[in-house]
Amino acid sequence: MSSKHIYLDQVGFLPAGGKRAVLNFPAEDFTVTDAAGQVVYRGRVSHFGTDDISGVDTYVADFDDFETPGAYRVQAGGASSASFAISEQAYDGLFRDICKTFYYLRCGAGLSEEYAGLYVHGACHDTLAVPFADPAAPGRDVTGGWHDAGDYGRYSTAGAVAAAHILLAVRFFGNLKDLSFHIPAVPCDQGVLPDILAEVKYELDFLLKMQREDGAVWHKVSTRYHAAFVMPEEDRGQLYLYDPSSMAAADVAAVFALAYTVYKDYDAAYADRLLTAARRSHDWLMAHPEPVLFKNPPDSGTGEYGEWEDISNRYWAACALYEATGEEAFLKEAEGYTAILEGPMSERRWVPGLTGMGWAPVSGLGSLSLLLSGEENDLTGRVRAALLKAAEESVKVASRNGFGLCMKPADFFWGSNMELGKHLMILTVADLLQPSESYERAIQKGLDYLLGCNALAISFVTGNGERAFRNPHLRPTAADNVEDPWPGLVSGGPNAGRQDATGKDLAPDLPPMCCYLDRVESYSFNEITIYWNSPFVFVLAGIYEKRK
Ligand code: G3I
Ligand code: 9MR
Ligand code: ZN
Repeated sequence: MSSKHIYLDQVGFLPAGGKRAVLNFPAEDFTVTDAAGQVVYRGRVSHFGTDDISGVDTYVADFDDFETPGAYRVQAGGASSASFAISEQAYDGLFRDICKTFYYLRCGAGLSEEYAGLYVHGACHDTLAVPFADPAAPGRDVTGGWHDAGDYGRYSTAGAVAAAHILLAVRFFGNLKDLSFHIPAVPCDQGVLPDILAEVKYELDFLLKMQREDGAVWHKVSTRYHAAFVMPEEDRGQLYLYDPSSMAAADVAAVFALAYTVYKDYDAAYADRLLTAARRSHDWLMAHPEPVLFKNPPDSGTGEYGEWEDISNRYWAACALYEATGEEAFLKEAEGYTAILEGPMSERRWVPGLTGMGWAPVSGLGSLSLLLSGEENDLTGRVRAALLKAAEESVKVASRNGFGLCMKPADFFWGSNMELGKHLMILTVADLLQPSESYERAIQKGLDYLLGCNALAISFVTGNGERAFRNPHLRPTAADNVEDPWPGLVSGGPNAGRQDATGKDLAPDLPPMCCYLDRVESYSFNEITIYWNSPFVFVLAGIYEKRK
């Protein structure tokens, strides 16, 4: 690209936090101007150079020490950035939007205008589901929960992971419970649940229905193939329950155990139900020690969420149950999996040690539960060391590019923004364990990247930023005749794998950060999912907690 760009976080910055813009052209100086065009700050630009993720020859304009609240732009060499705010409230709207997205993705009950505004839809996916493998068997009510993504499937592992990110955020950062984002109230023992817990309960209630009486958990519920681009209430195909998997049983046991620790302070009966359900799936896992993996059956084609192992899932369940109950047997069990988790890389595809945080590798979620136990033992020591090591690695990676971004070329696969979320979650926890300015800076720069400080000058969160992406691969958004998507959707982001047909419309040898299209058809670049939003709930809650 020959044109001049000034990339920056289009939402803005906290007054006391790090602030910078990145230029793709040489300049000596830059200014910050206010809404009236007056220069309010002058600074020098420094040359960083190029890197292997963006391919941009970067120049950095740092204005950390400018702290006056207001709305501004950065100007240099005749170019102007998008506008941004400096404010204590800079991320308030973003935080609410990111959380409210789960509400908009609700399946089952329709969304009313009172809470959903323009983004209403009718009741959906409320017919009985039958086992795919035995469609003559009695149907089952599995209504509720969140639509997974741009499609209308509801997948147990993905749902458990997203709910867990949020519940872990609640456990680590109490401020999340104070956030209101205008959703229907849910009564509890002493009044009503905090919004965030009301929202997560909507998913937990669904996951409870996905658990069979014997503790097995259906891997997913969906139609046979993905729906056309219609509103959810128009997707009337038969719903199928796909075979149980051990990943689903483990992830669901884990999130129920974690949820018990949160809901026990609000609704004792509900919490007990969760813990009983967690134990039931755990018992099923113990009775099925071999992995029960999942593959889409022939003649079907919704999301597969296949994994190659279930060790990280079993570890997560054991850790979460240990933290919830204090029973040593769970700790022993968790410890038992670590020989594989920490073993040689070749033997553990997709199982990165004790810090995995994807929709498939979930060991890190278990590790976070262990930290919450507050115990000091050999395993918590190793967990702490592994998290700090990963955070140090992120800081090192971030020093290699002008964006200060903790992403390597290999991180830019389908859903790269979840990889970013993973790095930022780890940095957030590391910063709790061992507060460090370098962690704090890497978190801020990661957020800056998400919000527009990237080689595309695009904010990957709808409605947040002057040039936010607008065309998510998201069925209701495509079908609802409303001009803009609702705010707060996190795009999957750049993907060097380009696994959809639109990938060939991009130049053949683009740097990984540039492999992205803001097009509805581009599902491998621009879909949204619950578990791409949820890591940022955690990260933002961490930022808010620090500010207190
Ligand atoms: O983890 C490996 C990494 O080690 C390797 O370096 C890299 C390079 O190929 O690949 C990584 O694996 C990728 C994996 O996602 C990581 O999560 C695969 O290439 C990539 O194909 C895979 O994409 C997944 C996609 O489904 C296709 O299976 C996405 O993560 C996953 O989010 C997405 O999930 C879909 C659901 O099936 C249906 N609902 C929408 C949802 C989002 O698109
Ligand atoms: O919309 C689907 C999206 O949610 C999935 O992530 C993606 C990969 O499974 O598939 C999308 O659906 C496409 C289908 O796979 C092939 N035909 C076109 C569908 C819509 O673009
Ligand atoms: Zn639905």
